[in-house]
Formats: sequence, structure tokens, C-alpha cells
Amino acid sequence: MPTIKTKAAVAWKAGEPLSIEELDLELPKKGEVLIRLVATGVCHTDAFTLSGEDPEGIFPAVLGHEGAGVVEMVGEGVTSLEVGDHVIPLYTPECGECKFCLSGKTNLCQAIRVTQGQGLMPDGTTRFSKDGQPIYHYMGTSTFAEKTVVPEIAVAKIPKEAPLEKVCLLGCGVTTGIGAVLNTAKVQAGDTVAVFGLGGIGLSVIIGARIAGAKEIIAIDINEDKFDIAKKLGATSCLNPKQYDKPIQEVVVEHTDGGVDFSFECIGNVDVMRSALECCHKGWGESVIIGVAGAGKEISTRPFQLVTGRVWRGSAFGGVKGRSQLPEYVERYMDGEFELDTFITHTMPLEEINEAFDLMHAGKSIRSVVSY
Ligand code: NAD
Ligand code: DAO
Ligand code: ZN
Ligand code: ZN
Repeated sequence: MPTIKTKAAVAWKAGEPLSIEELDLELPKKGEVLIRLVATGVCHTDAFTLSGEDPEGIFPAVLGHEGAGVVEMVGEGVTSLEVGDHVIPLYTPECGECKFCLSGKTNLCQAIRVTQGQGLMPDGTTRFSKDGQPIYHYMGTSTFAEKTVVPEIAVAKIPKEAPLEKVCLLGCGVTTGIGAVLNTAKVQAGDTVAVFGLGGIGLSVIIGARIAGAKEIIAIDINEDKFDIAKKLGATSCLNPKQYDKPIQEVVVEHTDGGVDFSFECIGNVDVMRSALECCHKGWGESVIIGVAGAGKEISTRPFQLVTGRVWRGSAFGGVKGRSQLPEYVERYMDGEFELDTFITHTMPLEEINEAFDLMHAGKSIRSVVSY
């Protein structure tokens, strides 16, 4: 099989820093495309998998799922993409044909779910290798590499005018947050919203809530350094749970005359998920779980919280169907409906990608963007 070389950051083992390697990359097979990445964001989910907490984590792998780039080659039978197209790889594909895609109820296409979860391309093999050893794919995207191969159904074509070094953030974080508000929760003008966790996801929820016309947006984090950005993006008040001697849900309920219309958990902490549910208004308040909790974690609350009208739901990639709906998010960004610059607190070459993880763990970054 013909191969090319690509530089990539390899996660050899859980808990170890990534290692920059030159890998062999097999050219795209039937229904696949080769993408030259221009930029990739580093999301908490990459750190989660690298930590070993992800039950689906497979090593060695090329992580990364928040990228943007240019199509360099198409495999046999690819009809919807051509060389030179500007694209965002999708960890939530859209085949348009499976039961899930046809349901009109979800963005969770299942066409390649099994192999993607195993770190493999749909034919059950990897395209990356090092000295003959297979290196696994991650979330079907593997954007921590100069070049990657992805299935055609996992690629969104976007306008060529879009700045790839910024719209890469629409490959995960920003779309996830805005979409959770507009698609999953369907927040309406005049609603009240509480956002738990002010990383890339939570700040994007704030943007979504502002776009929806929420009258009150309560931003909650234990790191007060996040509050300035939260206010700049539209938060009307900021709370640090550590500053109170009672549960934060009680503080929010008192502050909002009975609770918020919608809350969003953007951390992955099951105790905070409970707070997020319980700060919702009796009778109608809805809480959306976005954060991904560690292996084996479970959520709990008193069932009476649900009996009395609160609703718990979840959201993946903001409920957005990548191929048909992500281009619209790129256009909304280009039209100035929201900005991305505030999110990009750090940029670096691939060689310095471990710094991106350090900054995230230290609470010093919103998004680090690796430029190729
Ligand atoms: P991040 O690390 O940048 O931000 C998390 C924020 O939570 C930080 O500001 C941190 O200070 C805050 N925090 C931590 N513990 C807290 C607590 N007890 N109370 C209040 N605030 C607390 O992470 P991110 O990239 O924004 O991702 C957030 C979560 O969303 C992660 O779990 C990630 O895996 C998940 N995620 C989910 C989806 C999806 O589609 N559902 C997509 C992307 C990311
Ligand atoms: O269809 O069963 C499935 C899995 C879909 C993957 C959705 C992942 C969303 C949460 C992970 C965070 C993404 C960065
Ligand atoms: Zn992500
Ligand atoms: Zn499908």
C-alpha cells in the first residue's frame, strides 16, 4: 500500500506526554480522504483520554479532534469532496442513511461507530503506523498530525474564506456549547441560564445563551480568572462555589426566584451535574450535561427532583449534524454573530503541544491552537 510520511504527536501510553514522531500514513482507501491540517485546538476531551480516565481510550494513538485543513487526496468513490476543499473533520459523522441520521431526532450517526470507537478506519485497519506498528486513530479524526486520513462521511466542507486557524474551534468546543443551547435546550429569549464550568465549552454556552436572548446568564467556576472573559461574552453574573458555605444550587435558586430555566454542566464532574440539575426551576427547569465524566462515574439526585418537573438531558457536539449543519455555524461566525479570538489564548507549533495540556491543567488557557 502506498504511504507518505507525516509528523504527528503520538500518545504512546496513558498519562505520558505526547511524543513527536514521523509516522507512515497510508493513502486514503475507498470512501476516505487525506487532509492536510492547518490548525487544531486542544480540548479537555483530549486530556481526558490521555489521562487514562476514558473507558474508550486506546494507545498508541494520534489524539486530536478539533481541527481544520485542506483536502489533499480523495480515495476511490469519494464524490462529495475534492482536492483543495477546506474542511473540518467530524468526530460525529453524518452518513445520511443510517437509522439515526434518518430519525430527525439526533446527530449521533452510527454508520462507523464501532470501528471509530476501536481507533480504526471503517475497514478495520489503521492508516498510521511506525516501523510497522499500527498507531490508532482517535475519534475518527486524529488532528494532532500534519496529515490525517478520515472517512468521507466524517468531513464537513466549509467556505474557503473561513480562517482555518480560528474555525478549527468549531470542530468541537464552540459548536458544542452554542449547539447545546440552541439545538438541545432550545433556550428562548427572556430565559434564565446557569453555566457550570467556564472552559471552551462553558464560554461557548454563554455565547449561545446570548444569541438566544437569555435575560440572565449566571457563570459558575472555581477559577475566578475565567470571570472576565465570561462577562465579556455575555455573563450577567459570576459565582465561585468556594465563596459560599452552602451548596451552589441553593445560591442560584435564591438568586433567581426559584431556579433557572436552563443549566449546563460543562466540566465532567458528577457532583456538579447534581448541582446543575437542582438549581433548575421546579416544574420546568432543564439541565443539559455536556461534560464527560470519568470511567465508572454515576450521577445521582433524589427522583423527586424529576417528579417535580426538572428534566435531565445530554448533548454531544451540540446536537449538530456535522456535514449539513456545521457549515452554517462557520457562516454565522463569518457574519460576525460571534467571535473566536477570545478563545485562542495560546498558539504553538506541534512540537510544543504538551505545553497546551500543561496550560489547560493549570487553568491558564481557554484554547491552545496548534498551527502546522
Ligand atoms: P476546560 O478544562 O477548558 O474547562 C473546564 C472548566 O471547569 C475550568 O474552567 C475549570 O476551572 C472548571 N471547573 C472544574 N471543576 C469545577 C467545579 N467543581 N466547579 C466549577 N467549575 C469547575 O474544559 P472544556 O474543554 O471546556 O471541556 C469541558 C467538558 O466538556 C469536558 O468534560 C469535556 O470532555 C467535555 N466535552 C464534551 C463535549 C460533548 O460533545 N458533550 C464536547 C467537548 C468537550
Ligand atoms: O454515538 O455512541 C456514540 C458516540 C458519539 C460520540 C459523541 C461524543 C461526545 C462526547 C465526547 C466529547 C467530544 C469531544
Ligand atoms: Zn472536544
Ligand atoms: Zn448516519
